[in-house]
Amino acid sequence: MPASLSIESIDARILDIPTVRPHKLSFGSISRQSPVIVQVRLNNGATGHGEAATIGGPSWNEESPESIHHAVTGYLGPALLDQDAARFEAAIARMNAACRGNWFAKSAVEMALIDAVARTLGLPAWQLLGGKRHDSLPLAWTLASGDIARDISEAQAMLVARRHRIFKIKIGARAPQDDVAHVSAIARELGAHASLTIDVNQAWDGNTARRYLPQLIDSGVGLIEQPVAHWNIEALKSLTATLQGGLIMADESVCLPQDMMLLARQHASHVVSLKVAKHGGLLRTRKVAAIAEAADIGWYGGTMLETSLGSAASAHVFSTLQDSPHGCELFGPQLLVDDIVQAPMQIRDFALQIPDGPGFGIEIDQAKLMRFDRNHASRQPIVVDMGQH
Ligand code: MUC
Ligand code: MG
Repeated sequence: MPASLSIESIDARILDIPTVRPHKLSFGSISRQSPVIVQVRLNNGATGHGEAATIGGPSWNEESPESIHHAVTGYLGPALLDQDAARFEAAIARMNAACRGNWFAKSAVEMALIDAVARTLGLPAWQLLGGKRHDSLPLAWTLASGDIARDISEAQAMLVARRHRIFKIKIGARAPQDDVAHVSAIARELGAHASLTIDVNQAWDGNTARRYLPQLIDSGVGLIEQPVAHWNIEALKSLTATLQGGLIMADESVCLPQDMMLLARQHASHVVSLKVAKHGGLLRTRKVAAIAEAADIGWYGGTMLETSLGSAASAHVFSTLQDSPHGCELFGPQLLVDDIVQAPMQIRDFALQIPDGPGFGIEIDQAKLMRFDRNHASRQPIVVDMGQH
């Protein structure tokens, strides 16, 4: 490697990629993903790519494709020009000095730096992240069409194709008793062939969760993701202490390592959903995971429905973590009508195979980047449909 690998340019673009079907969550229905793709160029000619995707514009949390694009091009990129690309922690410190918060934006830049340096070295990124412990990870699929028959046939097709046998069902948009009926019907059809998770995406208060979660567990749900608001650590704590037969998983409650520490101190979940974007990058994902491991809290490999770029980067860091029975949900590429890479990651025997090529082990297809580029197509920001579910 040359003595110093300096950063010559950092660019970002917003893509607009339709989903194969409406994806319905507690807060709305999405039919398009708008990932921000960052490209870093180094003085040795190497390039690296990073991605940050949000769900429903700024509906999942505060960041949106437009805010990420603005943070990268207006603040984070300029702060890193001429800096050493391989000094990742120093780059993160510079980004933090230039800009508070904006973790999704920072994660996309850090991802691109790691990709560019790994490519320069001819190494898979997992080698820069501690080394991989797993060659593959069990891969979940999310049932979120909002329609029972469609959810069941989707799950059955996935089982037959040996792609997924862990299913996450999105609930929280309807009355809780309707959600219980929906989940129970799916559980009855799939029986012992599948494990079921529900994600309430913060929709319930503590009492609703205390009343309806036991019924969902009785119907066959094993893992319960973010049933209450992100701030409602007291309710998470009491559910974690009292629910029998199901595990509580925190998602929106855990972004920063400090959030993980608080949750661990409070014994407020059994499992945490790790997501590279909300933690602010691949290195900080490992920090959150280390706190969880020390507190005997299990991990699940979460997604923000990224393309194969962000999904492969997440797969690389998840592959370096301790064993987990819960697997990951890096199925974003399958939910999109098309991808931005030349060849997707392989899915075999219900598991995502970790790609071993240089960088994140995938190659960007420039024509597809162009095809979905918002600037080329002059599309509008996302408006979430709040009335269809
Ligand atoms: C979330 O909250 O977990 C992940 C999968 C999916 O369908 O939505 C996301 C976001
Ligand atoms: Mg979630």
